[in-house]
Amino acid sequence: MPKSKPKILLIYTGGTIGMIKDYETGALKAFDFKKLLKRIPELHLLDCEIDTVSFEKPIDSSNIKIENWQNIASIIETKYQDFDGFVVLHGSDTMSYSASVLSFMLENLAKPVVFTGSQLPIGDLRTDAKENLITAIQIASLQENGSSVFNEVCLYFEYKLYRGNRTTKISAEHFNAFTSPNFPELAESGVHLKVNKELLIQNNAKKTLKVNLALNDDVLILKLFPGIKKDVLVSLLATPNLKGIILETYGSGNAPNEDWFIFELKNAIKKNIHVINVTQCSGGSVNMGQYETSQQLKKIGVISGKDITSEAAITKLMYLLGQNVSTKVFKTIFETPLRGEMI
Ligand code: ASN
Repeated sequence: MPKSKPKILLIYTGGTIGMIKDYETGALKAFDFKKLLKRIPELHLLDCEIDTVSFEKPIDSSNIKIENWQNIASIIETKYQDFDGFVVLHGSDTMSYSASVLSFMLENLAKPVVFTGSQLPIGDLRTDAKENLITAIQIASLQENGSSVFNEVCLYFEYKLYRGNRTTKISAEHFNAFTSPNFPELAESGVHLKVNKELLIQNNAKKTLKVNLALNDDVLILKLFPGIKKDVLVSLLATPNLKGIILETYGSGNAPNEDWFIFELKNAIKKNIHVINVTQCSGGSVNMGQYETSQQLKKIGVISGKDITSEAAITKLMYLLGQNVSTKVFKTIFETPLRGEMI
């Protein structure tokens, strides 16, 4: 019997890849993807069957919110048995947040979910969209001995495949728009697709996919800066319903060790607001206790984000809050890698 072709579901959420110019304003706006697909005859040449589903109203990814993430996760859940892989077409602006949160929402994933998009619309002469889309589909179709090679949420952009929850957008200009500062690429596309097999999450096919839809966005990110005032910290920590805060600190997790600063954070932790320490450096890890300026943070129970990105940290926080993880174990669970997002 001839081997059947892998089946791939393209999920179109919006983003530049499918945008066209509004001739009145000159601004790019989302467009119906079905019409655009007709402009990519190359898709018929791929050795897989492709089906598509689109957000009813495609969005610029700057508008993404919890409901949209739940929508993507639900589509994958409903179609999970019918497809071998999923490609999510998404705006690049918040793609790292979405890839991160989906990695947490999709527990025991045993098929590839590849996020991709582009810097220029697919209809543009110099577009980067075609290569990104075509290779992302090929990656999602890749199989070995009857099972998928990639079994996690990935992000493909400009010849590189990354673990999604390790990425960050670094350029609004270059086609090479993403990087993975603390984890190597899963694969690189050149004349051949070079896969770094030793880095991949092993196939979880024996476990059943569990889709965790509940997320809680009563959270915030505070990037420290020299001269930050007490009033600023106090008013942020008094945000109604606040459940958690990502503190972007200096270097290896350092912050002012003035009394007021530590006092306010200690008070917040007492009120069950989780405080997570993430470095604002583009690479490296938090190591509380290495300097005097992080010793107090460790003492008062600040959680270490280790080498996690801010994108993965804020979405992991939303996910764990959504799971109602008890205060007692919250720190331990946050500091444990759940989907390869930290060391
Ligand atoms: N603003 C666009 C978006 O994120 C940017 C892009 O896709 N390149 O939806």
